Formats: sequence, structure tokens, C-alpha cells
Amino acid sequence: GRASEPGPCRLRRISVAGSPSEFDDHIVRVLRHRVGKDERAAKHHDWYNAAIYALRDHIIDDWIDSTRRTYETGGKRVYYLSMEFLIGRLLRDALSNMGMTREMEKALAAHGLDLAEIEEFEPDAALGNGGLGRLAACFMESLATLDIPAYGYGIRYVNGMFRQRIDDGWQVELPETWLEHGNPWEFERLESSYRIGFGGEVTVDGDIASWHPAEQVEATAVDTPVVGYKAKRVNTLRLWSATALDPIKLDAFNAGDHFGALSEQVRADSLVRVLYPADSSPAGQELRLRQEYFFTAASVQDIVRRHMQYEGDIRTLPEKASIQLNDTHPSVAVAELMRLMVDVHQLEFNEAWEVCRKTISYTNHTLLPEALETWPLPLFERLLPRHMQIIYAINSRILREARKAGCDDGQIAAISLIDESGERRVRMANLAFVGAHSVNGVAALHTELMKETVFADLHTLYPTRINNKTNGVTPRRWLQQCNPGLTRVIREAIGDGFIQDAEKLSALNDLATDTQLGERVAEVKRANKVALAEHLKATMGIRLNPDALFDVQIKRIHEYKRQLLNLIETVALYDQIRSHPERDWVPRVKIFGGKAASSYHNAKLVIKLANDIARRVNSDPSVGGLLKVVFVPNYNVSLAEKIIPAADLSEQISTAGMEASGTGNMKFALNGALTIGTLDGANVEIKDKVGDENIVIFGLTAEEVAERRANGYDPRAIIEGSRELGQALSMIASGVFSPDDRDRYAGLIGGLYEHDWFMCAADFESYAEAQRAVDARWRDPAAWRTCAIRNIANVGWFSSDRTIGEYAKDIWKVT
Ligand code: B1H
Repeated sequence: GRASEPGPCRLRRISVAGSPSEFDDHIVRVLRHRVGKDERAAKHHDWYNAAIYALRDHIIDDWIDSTRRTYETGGKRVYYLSMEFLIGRLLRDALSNMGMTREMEKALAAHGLDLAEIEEFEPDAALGNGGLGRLAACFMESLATLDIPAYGYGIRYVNGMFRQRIDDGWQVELPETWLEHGNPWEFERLESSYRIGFGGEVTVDGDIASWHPAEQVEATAVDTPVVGYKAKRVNTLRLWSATALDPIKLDAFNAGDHFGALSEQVRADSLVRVLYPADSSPAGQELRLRQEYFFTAASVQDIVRRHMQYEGDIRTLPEKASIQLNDTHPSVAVAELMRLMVDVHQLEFNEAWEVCRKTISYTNHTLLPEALETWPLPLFERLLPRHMQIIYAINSRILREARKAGCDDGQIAAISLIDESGERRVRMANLAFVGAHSVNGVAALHTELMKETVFADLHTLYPTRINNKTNGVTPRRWLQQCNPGLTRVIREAIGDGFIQDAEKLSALNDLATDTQLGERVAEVKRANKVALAEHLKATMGIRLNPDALFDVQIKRIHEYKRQLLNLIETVALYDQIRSHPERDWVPRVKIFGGKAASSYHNAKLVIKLANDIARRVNSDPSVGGLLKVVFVPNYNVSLAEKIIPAADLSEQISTAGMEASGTGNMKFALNGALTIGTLDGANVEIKDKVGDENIVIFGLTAEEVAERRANGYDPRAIIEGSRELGQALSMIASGVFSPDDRDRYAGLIGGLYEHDWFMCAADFESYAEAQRAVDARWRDPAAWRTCAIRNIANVGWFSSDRTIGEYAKDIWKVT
């Protein structure tokens, strides 16, 4: 949870010599005039605000410069539309990219304050679920670093991702109130407000259709600056908040209807109240569709207004704007942009369609069939009647094109924007696909599977549209800022060019067997493990041995990610250690963290199982400290920044074909952890980069998984044929870890015998064997260090700078 404000007695005093700097004066002035506090009376939280305000003043100057430069050069702007931006804390990132970390440390120290402590006051802006939202945040940072004029567009959720508490081992969801003490990073832009309509009807006058919404809310822009490395550029993250046009109906209020008088504001508030916490599966609620339309329409209207103001002709939009859709959540942008062009700017439909397709591009992030967004037609039509007409008009064009190209009825049915197989539904992925000139996947394997599975028929019709852009992560946050120790060691070995050009890390290859470097990298890793152990001691009361192998799986809890496979193997190991205490076991700490969607029963049960296993294993004297299991509550970006630098082993063990990319896999490797993983998502490309000897791969391939599913898979036979697996499963199923409720896991484990859709049984043996191979490597510290260095050296390609460079060149055509 958030640090509570400590009393003055807890202030850690730091002594520094020297006279106060200019920046120090600045902070004190801000403390007085903006925070309204005397420095003698100021609390930590006041200093925290003053520090951010003072830094912000510097950022604003660069922000204004960047904006002016864009207007003057008249270049193309990139618009990244995303339902999620998982930006986390901003202070350290902004300081570091502004090159002001040292200055801030010194200024705070002059008042007896420690920057690291002040940083802990910042709430984690959790406006996202997981990888998709964090990717958007890394992309924003890279866009600024690469000096590309860009806006991120999303929703200013009042309550972002829920805070997870673990109560007796069970997940409990609490609201995250990240805005309760205000947000010093944001700027409300009242002049950028738009009316967003819902419902009502469409009238036609000659050729001109007009939509008369039954309800309207006002979308108002709230801007946050995004600082690029060395402050090359400061871009804008523009999040929309909602207000009622008529926030209080005074006549109703005065007539005594106090609640009814406020109902419009309550409706508006509900639009931006919560982030749907269902990662990889659509919520399917009317409110979710309203949220999607609300932020998409406001963004598209803002883009069109800016274009018309400076260019005056909507037909030149593709030359000045690229709109990237982050998954299908904003894909109603296709219909909204068409509506503005046809109904408002009165472009002819075909010409508008051309402009639309040239402007928009779409990224797909998942192939899970249950994750593809569709909306019941009656709901869509009731909420967005004009958009529904436009979608029908687009559909008839596309289907005629398909017919002409020789598609059969089956192909036509698959391509259609309307799913007619059951209750009729609007397919948002097909809408995005046909409305975009580029459709990209997020890792090589995922992109190939897109062509073969969900988009097979659309791909036949438009064979050049699908392309790959393998994900990346920003090396500033995920190496320089989260791991200053490792950054220093690398800088001393090869210079600091790698922060800006991560592929320069490859210079470390020449030093991979250098014992001195190996020892320094190992020292840093150990220090990071000690720091994590101290943090977990303070927050959870658990004691960890920093010399044990830290084996980490942190990510959303989902069956396809197979935390259950990891837990089953943990139980098997526990059993083995107890049966053969004389063997030379490698001491391990198994660290888990992640949130389950609130309605996802099995995922929540997996959390309970991890906690049940932890309680039993951690208190069993017969394992003699060789095995510890930890479930870290409330996993978020800030925790990731503490855990990843301390990891020895990175668990990336999804059922092959199911994880589109993964991005945690990249962060771990960049921080010198070895990966144990399947040939899934970007693991395939990580293996190609680091080499087969520097990664531990196990399990079925995507092709083998598909083949087994098609030709009958019998998990029961596998379980009955493996003593180790059978025993681990019966321990769990029979209540060894749940003596208070012996049947707790009967259903979960029973499911493995019955169907095991995610093929835990099929991969168990290969996984267990891979884990023992990891143990063997660990026993040779020099070899392990070399391997860690080779990982760091060869994953620079997974920088989001490289990814954004490819989007810029191939899709957006910006330099
Ligand atoms: C990813 C999602 C996602 N894929 C629906 N799909 C959501 C789907 O709220 N919803 O309805 C939210 C999120 N998230 C992830 O994207 C993939 O699973 C990862 O493999 C990938 O690395 C990440 C970024 O591309």
C-alpha cells in the first residue's frame, strides 16, 4: 500500500556540506507559494509536492518548446489511442530523463530529506491491467525519446486498477484512490472540451444524415507531460474526464428531489470511474462500450479540430496525422472518423473511406477467442445509431469486394463486420482490420498465428495488411532507473551509450567471461536481492535468504500463463526435498505476484493455492530453508521495479501459442535473469537473440499444442504415467495444503484430469526437467554469471525505441 505520512520524528536527517543551490531555492519558493507551507513546518508530503512542482516548472519549459517546434515544422503527429496507460510513478523517470536526479538529491538533502523516501509518497498511476497498458506507457516514453511528436489519448480513471489485499490467502479487491491527495502532474484544459452523445436518432435531409443524441456528456482534456531521455522532447498524455452539461438540476433540487437533481453528474462520473479489471477478456457491459466511445470520440474530435485549425482541409488528414489503435477498445474510431468526415465535413463516402484507412492503423494483442470484442447489435444500435448505419455501409462495401475477389459463403461470413452465427454481434476486430491500412501483431510468432487463425480470411483478402512489430520496453525505466547498480557496472565497462541505444549492450559480449565483470554483476544482483528481502521483511514479515536462487513469476494471474504449472512443480520439489534431504538441493525462493480479474474464479483459487502452499512449506522444518514460497500482494509497476532487478530466474511458461508477446520476459533478461520458458510470444525471439545456451526452453511448441488439441489429448493418461506429477496433484487435491477445507482444490485439479485445456500435464515433465537443469547451472556460479551477462548483452533489441522506430518507419511514415 501507499506509505502513510510519517511524523517529523521519522524524518531521516542527511547532512550535506555546501551552500544551497539555485534549484534548492526554487523548491523552497514553491513550498511557500504553491504548497503554502513554511519549511520549518513542512511535512514529507509537502516536500514531495514541492519537489514535483519545482521539477515540473523545468519540464513545462521544454514542453512548450516541443509543442512550438511541432507547430512550426508542421510535421505529422502520432496519436496513440489506448484504453490503458499503466504509467506507474513519474517522479524518478521525469527527474532522470531531465538529467536532474543529482540536483534534486542535493536540494532535498539540504533539508534532511532522502529522495528515495520522497519517491515512495507518489501513488502508482495504475490506469491499466497489465502488459497492454504498460506497453502504451513504454511507447509514450520512447516516442518522446525519439523526438516524434505524439499524443497518448485515454481515460482519466478516478479509480484505476484495484488494490489487491490478501486476506487469509484470498484476494480481496479494494478501490485504488490514487487521486485522493491531488495529482501534481496534471493540467486540466478547459478549452479542449467536447460534447459526446449517446442514443437518440438519425434524421436525413437530402444526402445529409444527422445524429440527434438523446444524452450528452462533456469530455474535458487533462494533460500530463511525458519527458523523453535527455529531455529531447516532452509529449502529451491527454486523458479525458467527464462532466454533465447540467451538473445539478436546480429546479429538481429545490423541489426536494436531491438525488434526481444530481443524476446527470452521477452518469457522467460513472464513465470515468473505474478501469475494467479483466485482462485479456472483454467485459461486455454497456458501461464499457460507453467508456470506449466516450474517449475515442473525444480523441478523434480533438484530432480533427487540431487538423482543421491548421490545415483547413480534412482530406489532408493522413499527411498530418497517424492514429494507432491499441487493440480493438478504440476501434469505434473508424466509424466516428467516418461520421465526422461524411456528416460534418460532408465528404463523399468513398473519399472519406480512403482518408480513414490511410490515417488509422491497428495493433492486435491477443488471439484468445474469448478476448475478441464483439457487441450485441441491439445494444450497439441503441447507443450509437449513426455509427451502426456507417458500419453497415462499410460492411456492404467490404463484402462486395470480397465477393468480387471470389470469396465463398464461409469466407464472407468470417470477414463480415457482423457475426451472424448466434445472436447478431458487431465484431470490433474486423471493423479495425478493414478500417486500417496496417494491422500488426506484437511478436513474430503471434503475427504468424494471426494470419493462420483469427484473421485468416481477412488476410487472404488483404494479404499485405498484417505485419509484425515485436514489442519492446524502455531501457530507461527498466534498466537505468530500476537498477542503478547494474547501470553503473555496465557504464564502467562499455560507456553509457546503451541507455539511448540499447543495442550497444552487445559490447558486453566481449566481456562475458571476464571474471571481474562477472563478480561485479553478481555483487549488484546480490545487493538487489538483499534490498528486496528487506522490503519483503518490512511489508510481509517474511525472511528470505539472499543467497538462494530467486525464482520469479509476476504477471496477471491467468490459466494460460500457467502459474498452476509452477505451483505443481513447487509441490513436487517440496515432496522431493523431504524425501531426499541428503541431496545437494539448490536453495530456492519462489516468488509469485499478480492480480486476478475479480470474476475469474480459477485465477482467484490459484492465488489461494499459492498462499496455502507458502504457509505450509515455509513453516515445515524438514525443508530446512531450502525452499520458500512468497506471494507478494498488490503487484504493480512500482513493485516490479523492485522485484525484477533482484530476480535470478524469470518464469515465462505460458501454453505455447497463447501469450501474444509478453514484455516482463524482456525486462528480466535485461536485468540479468535467466529465462525458463516455452516457445511462446517473444520468448522465441529472446532465444534467437541470447542463443540456445543462455535460455532454458521446455515444453510443446505452438504447433504441437494445436496438433494435440485437434487429435485428442488425454491428460489422465499422462498423469497416471508420471509418479511425480500424480503425487503432487493428489497432495493438492486431497487437502494437504488446505486442511481447513480439504475439497478446496478438488475441482481445480479435477479439471486437469478431465480436459487440461492449457496442457499443464503435457508439459509437466519437461518443465520439471528444465528446473533441474537450472539447478545444475546454478551450482556453477561462473557459468551462471557468464550466462547472465550474455542475456544483458543480447536483449538490447527489445528496447521500445527499436519497436517505435519500426512503427514510425513502416506504419506512420514519420522520421
Ligand atoms: C494483452 C490484452 C487485453 N493482450 C483485453 N490483450 C483487455 C485484452 O480490458 N480488456 O478487455 C485488456 C487487455 N492484453 C497483452 O498485451 C498480451 O497478453 C501480452 O502477451 C502482450 O505482451 C501485451 C502487450 O502487447
